[in-house]
Amino acid sequence: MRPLQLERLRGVLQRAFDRVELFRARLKERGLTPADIGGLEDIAKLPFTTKADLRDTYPFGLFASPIEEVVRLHASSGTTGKPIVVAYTREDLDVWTNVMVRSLASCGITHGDIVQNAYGYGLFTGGLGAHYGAEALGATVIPISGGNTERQIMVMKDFKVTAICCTPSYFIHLLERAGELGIDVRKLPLRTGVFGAEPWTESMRRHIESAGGIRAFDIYGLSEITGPGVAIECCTQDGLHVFEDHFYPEIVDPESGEPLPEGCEGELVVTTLSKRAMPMIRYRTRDITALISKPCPCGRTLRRIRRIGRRSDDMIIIRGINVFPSQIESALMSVEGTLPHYQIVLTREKGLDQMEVLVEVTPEVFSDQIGALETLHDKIVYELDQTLGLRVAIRLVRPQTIQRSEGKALRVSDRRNLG
Ligand code: DLL
Repeated sequence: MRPLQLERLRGVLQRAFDRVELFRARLKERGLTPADIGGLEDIAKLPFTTKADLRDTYPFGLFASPIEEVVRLHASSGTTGKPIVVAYTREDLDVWTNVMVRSLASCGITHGDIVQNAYGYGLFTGGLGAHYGAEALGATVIPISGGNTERQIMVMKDFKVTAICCTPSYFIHLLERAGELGIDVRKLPLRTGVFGAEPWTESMRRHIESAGGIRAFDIYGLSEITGPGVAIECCTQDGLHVFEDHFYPEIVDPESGEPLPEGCEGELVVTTLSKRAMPMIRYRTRDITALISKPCPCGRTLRRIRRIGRRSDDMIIIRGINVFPSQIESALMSVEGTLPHYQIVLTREKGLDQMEVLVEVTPEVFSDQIGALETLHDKIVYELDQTLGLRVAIRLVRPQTIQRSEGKALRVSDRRNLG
């Protein structure tokens, strides 16, 4: 594995150096060329890539392939109104499909399974990523996408679904709705769930497994690296194996960026070893985890990462959708009559994440008739929907009602108990 990784690393560095201006400039600043990377440990000499780099070169600035060779684009939330864009060549899609086949197989899914793919199809990588993987594995795929819970339950029952892919919170919601409809999911043929795109906990797993009568597996990935399929649990359900032949993991101190010794908790940094359209060199994921190289009882020799419980930045994931408070702020600021005082309250009702944004309005608006408040309310809901792709509840509040902080503003109050 290590010689393979080194050989691929050299290839990807050369490609990025030759074709991506930002990367070439950064290496030159450090007086480096790809030839200075003699061994895997030299990777620490290389500059990091961050989400800000994707934002600053929006939309296509980090592409290493001409557009003629790019066959797919996806996008994910950035820290501002604009998304970040990721690109794939035909070969990149093949690698992605391959790691997804391995991921699903690692959860015990085979060509005999009927897979309900309830990840969203579209710019989000979850839907198409799981779709191509399940199809290439030979399973029967139902591309139902997210939402429309009652139809999901009908399909699960009538089509004798045996495996489901969706966010863990959505599955919990599905279980609850099924219960209300008098359907006991434990009695259905469903036996496997592949859950990811947001943090979840061991206690959520226990609940899902017992209430759903299934085994629930954790899948990890991010758009910048490829999408789902960067790492996956196996039957041992103790850490996620990283597909190290394509994604090289490191753990660094989130503050200093210094590499941390084996086993320490820190920020996951990933280098893509085979990506062509958009190689990522030392990408700062902001996800906090630890790397485990102890052999796994399942027999795989791929190193594992611990379940990801939190991030080192302020990104919130709500129903699988990434949200930055700064996006909410810029949407609010574009609406006249609001003040720069707001608070985001996250709760979980019936298994589904809810987000409410409390917004202070100007004294003029507040003293006006109800009509003005309603119009403002609707405008904000519309702006946020446009920016986030998510309908959020808005509560307009009187000036001076949101608690002021003496230090950092407390923008987010997370009451979901993700523990
Ligand atoms: O969420 C890709 C994905 C789709 C993964 C379906 C798994 C299943 P993004 O929208 O770019 O991509 O969001 C990536 O989501 O940096 C983590 O913070 C978080 N995340 C993804 N999987 C997990 C997980 C997809 N299993 C961001 N546990 C990542 C915790 C996760 N957090």
